[in-house]
Amino acid sequence: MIFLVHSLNHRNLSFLSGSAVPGPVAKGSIRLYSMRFCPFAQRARLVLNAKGIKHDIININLKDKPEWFLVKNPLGLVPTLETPAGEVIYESPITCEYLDEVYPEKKLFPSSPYAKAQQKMMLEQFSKVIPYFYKIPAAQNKGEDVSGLKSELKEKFANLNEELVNKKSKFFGGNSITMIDYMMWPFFERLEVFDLKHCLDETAELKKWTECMAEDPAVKATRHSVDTYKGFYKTYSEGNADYDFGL
Ligand SMILES: N[C@@H](CCC(=O)N[C@@H](CS)C(=O)NCC(=O)O)C(=O)O
Repeated sequence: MIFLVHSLNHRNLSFLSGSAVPGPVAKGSIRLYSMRFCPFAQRARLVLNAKGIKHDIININLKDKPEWFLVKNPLGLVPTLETPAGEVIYESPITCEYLDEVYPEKKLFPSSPYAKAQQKMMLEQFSKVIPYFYKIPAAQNKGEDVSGLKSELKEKFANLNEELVNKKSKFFGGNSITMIDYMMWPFFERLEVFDLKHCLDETAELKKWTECMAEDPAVKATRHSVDTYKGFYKTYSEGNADYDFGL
């Protein structure tokens, strides 16, 4: 019966409190607890897609979480992975590194320990940019002046641009997409949604990077249309997030 509840959920509507526990994770597969609009969960979806990993996705209603989800991950955060053995892994960089280690096909991290450390250092730096993707839309919604925040964001973009210029490469880890690109991408995907795309105007290499990323099959497979994002973020900013928006 529990399996039936899950398998009948063709549209992958989010699970909320009171919902039945989904069936066990199938052997040879892995499960991602996700939320369709979460940029951190998108990191894991990008890696699952890029590496062609067999998986299923259970979407979680983050405002009214299922009790069983909090048992699996007491922090209640997505992304969370679950293996057939019942192992639970969370925090997006950790989930992505786990996937890259366990599934050796198409390695996304470089094999050199130093190059891998460089990507992780860059991710630490990028973590300081992420708050702008929340602060600016929130302030815009309140009708506040965001010119100062935008200038700060442009400065951060200039630093990223310089990385690409110095490396003389299309992507941050070389001339093909590697882990660091997927870790940063979800935030850039949302620039247009928040009317911030113009912040890339003075950083040509970074802008070109976003254009190259947009062509990637895993990016195409995990993205929503700007209209769908806008629809979701409207409900989110009104305090009434509709996690199933567009389904
Ligand atoms: N540091 C975490 C952040 C994940 C995160 O903040 N996820 C949000 C959705 S975008 C979430 O699960 N929020 C639920 C909550 O805060 O209760 C990671 O990198 O995975």
